[in-house]
Amino acid sequence: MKSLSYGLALTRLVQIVLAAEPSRPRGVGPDHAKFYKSTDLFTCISNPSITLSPSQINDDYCDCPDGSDEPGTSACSYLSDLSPSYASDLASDNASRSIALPGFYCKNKGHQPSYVPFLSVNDGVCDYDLCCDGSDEWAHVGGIKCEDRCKEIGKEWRKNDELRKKSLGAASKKRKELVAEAGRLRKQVEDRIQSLEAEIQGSALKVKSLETALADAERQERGKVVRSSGKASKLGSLIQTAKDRIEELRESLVEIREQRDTGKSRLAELEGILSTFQAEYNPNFNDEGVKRAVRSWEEYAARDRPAIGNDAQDRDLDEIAKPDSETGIINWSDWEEGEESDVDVLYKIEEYLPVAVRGWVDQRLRDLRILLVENGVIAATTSSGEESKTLTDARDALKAAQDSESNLRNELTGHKDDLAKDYGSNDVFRALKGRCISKDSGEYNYELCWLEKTTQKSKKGGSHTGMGNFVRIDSVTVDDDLPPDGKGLGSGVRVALRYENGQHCWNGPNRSTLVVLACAEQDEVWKITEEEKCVYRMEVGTPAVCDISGKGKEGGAKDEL
Ligand code: MAN
Repeated sequence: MKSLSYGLALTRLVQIVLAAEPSRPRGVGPDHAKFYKSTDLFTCISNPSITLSPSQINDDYCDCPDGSDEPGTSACSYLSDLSPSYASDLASDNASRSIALPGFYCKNKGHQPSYVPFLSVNDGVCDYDLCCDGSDEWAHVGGIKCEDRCKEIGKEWRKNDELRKKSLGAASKKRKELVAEAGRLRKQVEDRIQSLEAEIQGSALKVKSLETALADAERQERGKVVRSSGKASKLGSLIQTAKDRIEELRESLVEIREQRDTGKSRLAELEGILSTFQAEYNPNFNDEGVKRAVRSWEEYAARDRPAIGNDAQDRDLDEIAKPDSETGIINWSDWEEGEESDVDVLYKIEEYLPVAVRGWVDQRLRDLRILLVENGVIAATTSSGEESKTLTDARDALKAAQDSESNLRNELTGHKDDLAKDYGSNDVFRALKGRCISKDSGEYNYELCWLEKTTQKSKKGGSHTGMGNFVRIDSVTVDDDLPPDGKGLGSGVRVALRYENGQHCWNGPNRSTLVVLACAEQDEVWKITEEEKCVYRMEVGTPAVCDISGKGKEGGAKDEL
């Protein structure tokens, strides 16, 4: 509790009277001067029922419940939330006790005027950051004398202010560029939507016509007189069997000829051995077995031996052994493919007709069959075999067109959803989406990808850990001191980006990140904290949140850059 001796109080009173400006009492700012104009009477600002004599203003005694009678002393400072209450005599009535004045007014000539909290008035400390002219210590308590430093402080401030303004101007320019880029990107999406709508219309028409074509092909298919079902038809089966049999014989022929040639050369080798033996054996050596063998060989050699094969035969065999595809003697594909193989030979009556009428008759026959099928007179041809190529093609073409239409529709929905999404004021984050910035902090490297995800990666190696996927733009209220380099949030409402549902934290929640933004010339991660286990907060500077008018931070306090 503050108390002044009577003598000191008197001295102060004299000082007050001498020092106060004639126009308004000490500590009163221009905004409140009107309340102190009267020379006969002073009315407490918030409590007009209480009137005082002007001499009670700044007499270092708190008379008004709102403190308005003490604009130049700390006598009513207890009324501030920050000050302890001591005026028990004021506590009992119902008068308004919220403080009427913003503080002690420092004129700060040569710099910016400002208000100092009443508690700091005559507290024996020079509060140069708010009161560079030192007028808050007018009573020189404890002999303190605060010289006027407004000239130098003001000069420094103006220099910094110039830089701040420059930086703010550059940041605002960057934001404008981002907004222009966002506009371009939005336009691209709008244009794509327009062209997609036209493409979808065209695609729908195509699907419709292909549906008709398929229905027609199906109808024609039902109208087939006889489905040959390819190889399953009698002729088809016969052709296939004949082809297989010929191939089998051809392969056997080749194999047997190879065996013959091997046998032939072995026989020649053997005959050679025996004739050498005959020529070289010793007839004087009385070996009955050898003599018998030589006799047998001579008899064998004297006999007529038909030649095994000859060149002409071999040439014939070479020709026969050639595959049909090489000789062209039988063109199997003529028998396997084409409309002819689709029709049972018994029904090929049309082939006896002149070409000009053949198609007409065929179509009439088909129409007749369709009519009979559709009226339940005969059963529809069921596909015991494969369907015709025309029908398969029609079905495939329809499927492809339907798939393409559905892809176009999905793309359209995606773009429409995108246009409805919140990309922040002026769509500005559309321009940043997908770009990433990073910062090393502690043992991790952190990365922020605008409107996509946040990650951390240990500097020791390993993979990225997801710290959340972007969910929405939000706003948060902050109250931080702004560091001298301006790389901080300051105080006020700030744009924030929420990233949730990141990688699960062992024994904890899924990782999430709150990214709080403040105006800056460059996109930059300033600070990362893990507020709770796996709950992260990033403080980030970006021109995207600078007020477009260039005056300060979007949605928040001004002049804080
Ligand atoms: C990793 C990182 C840390 C986190 C722990 C929790 O090491 O994601 O940020 O605190 O896991 O186990």
